Amino acid sequence: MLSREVIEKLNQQINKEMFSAHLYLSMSSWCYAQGFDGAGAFLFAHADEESAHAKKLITYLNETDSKVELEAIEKPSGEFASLIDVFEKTYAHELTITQSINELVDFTLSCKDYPTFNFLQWYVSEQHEEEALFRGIVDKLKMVSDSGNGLYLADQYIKGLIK
Ligand code: OFO
Repeated sequence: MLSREVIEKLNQQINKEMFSAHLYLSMSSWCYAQGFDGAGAFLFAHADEESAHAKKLITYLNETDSKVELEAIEKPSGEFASLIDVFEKTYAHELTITQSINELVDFTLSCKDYPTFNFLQWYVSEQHEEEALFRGIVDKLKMVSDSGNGLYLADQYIKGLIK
């Protein structure tokens, strides 16, 4: 049986993961509109991963007979200055998600909720991967010039990252 506070925090995390999905769909559409079809496809696919992160939390709450309370999802930004701006923002966003997961982990440990602490370890590893993924893209984008040629190659590179 989970505590009221843990249930509340897990529900808040569901909303954050759903916001991530929303944000990446919005970024994906911006990329397609600018002709960056590779980045558009990558972010579109990544939005599915974010929904899966939310669903995993929902399943955990269902399995523990805890109440799932879905909230409205905040409207994501739809305007970006450039392709690198998009990915700098994805990376910054992932850092906030990591922070949120770390706070959850701390909290479950402090209240000796070991099953939830253990469950959250999956998210700890996942955030490590997400940060590396997005930081890697930002690093590559910094290497190419703003020319059509450089951006085309970068877009192709990002497309190649789709799992
Ligand atoms: Fe769910 O990892 Fe990104 O946000």
